Amino acid sequence: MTIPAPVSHPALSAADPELAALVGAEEQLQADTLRLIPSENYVSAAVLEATGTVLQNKYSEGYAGRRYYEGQQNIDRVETLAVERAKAVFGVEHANVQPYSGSPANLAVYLAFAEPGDTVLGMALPMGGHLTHGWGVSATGSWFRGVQYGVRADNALIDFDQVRDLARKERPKIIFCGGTAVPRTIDFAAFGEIAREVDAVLVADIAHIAGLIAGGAHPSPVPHADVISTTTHKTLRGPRGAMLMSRTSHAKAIDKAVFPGLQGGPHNHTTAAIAVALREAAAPSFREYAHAVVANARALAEALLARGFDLVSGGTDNHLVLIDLTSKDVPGKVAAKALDRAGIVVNYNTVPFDPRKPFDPSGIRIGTPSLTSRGLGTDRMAQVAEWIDRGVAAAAKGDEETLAAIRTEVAELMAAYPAPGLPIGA
Ligand code: DSN
Repeated sequence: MTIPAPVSHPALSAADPELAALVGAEEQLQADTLRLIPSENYVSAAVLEATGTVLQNKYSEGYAGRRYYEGQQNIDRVETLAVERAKAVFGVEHANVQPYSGSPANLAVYLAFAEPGDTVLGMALPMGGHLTHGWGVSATGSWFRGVQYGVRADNALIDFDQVRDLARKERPKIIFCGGTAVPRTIDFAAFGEIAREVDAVLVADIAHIAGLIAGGAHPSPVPHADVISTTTHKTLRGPRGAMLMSRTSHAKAIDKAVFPGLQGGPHNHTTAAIAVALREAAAPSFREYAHAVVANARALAEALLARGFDLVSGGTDNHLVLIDLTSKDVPGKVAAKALDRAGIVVNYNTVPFDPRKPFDPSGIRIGTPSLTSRGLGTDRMAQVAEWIDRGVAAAAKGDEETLAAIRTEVAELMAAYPAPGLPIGA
């Protein structure tokens, strides 16, 4: 493979041309392809710049005003800005912006509210949950007793009868709601009612939908959840990082769990970029973005249904569409790899009650956060569905010529929609 010359990063190019070339190649790839992985996005140039600042040179274990290192004049203000902006954007009393990413954030919640061996209730990974919601292969499922709920077989919606029954029977310390492959609105009120009945701590993991909540395109868990856990790099369009939010009454337990319970020094360059992303999320244009993400996902779902695709739950309310390819006779992995060759980047994914294994499942998971960040609107979703349809059919036949043709068409369209933060085509 020929790696193109880097188009930016002069210092990096001079010091390490090999690495710079790889960065340049990734920039080109992100510019040329239709990125449909629902947990990915394009951050703004401002967020990207913040992650590359000298703030990364500084150690600052502790919290603003209570550090174990000197020289925190600026860092304290950076972290306080991020915290205050998180509180304002999500309407919460307390925010901790230090978790390194979503999994450590969730582990901190266990540390704050449970003892090893305690029971936790979460959505099963193959049903759309997350590893850290008590799934067996995760530390959260081996150090704690994970009990898992799923979706109903008839409509693929969360089975609240099962959630209630399990909660009453198992008396979990913590209940997780939210997930990684949930295409429908999460009923935080229903989870809150169940958690209160059994005296469990309700954790709303809003990693996927944080940007939609910030932009008013999904209901907020704030009135119902004890703790809100989120990554900052998905629909929220910030750097790779995470936050834990709560009422003041849980602040101490959460802060103590994150530091010194689990982590050392916070990544201050990430904290700065979170602050920038939250400023962007507070702007009116972000509301438009969040609603456009959902409108695009709905339009894409409609176009896929019209082409005979089976969608888990029959469609979407948010940014994500889960396609069951069983009726197309193509395994998810085969389709995902073929679409990648066609310049359409998705991930293979289990579907509820999947008879196939997670590493070779029946579905693919797609979403609209990235393409919406590039400015594609609902008028383009029929074309996206057509490419997916043609790509999946080509995958079934091993038709590489069609995949190559789609790749050219995709690159042509994407060239008309420059991506935020990329030095290409801007
Ligand atoms: N890996 C993330 C996702 O893709 O949904 C969840 O942690």
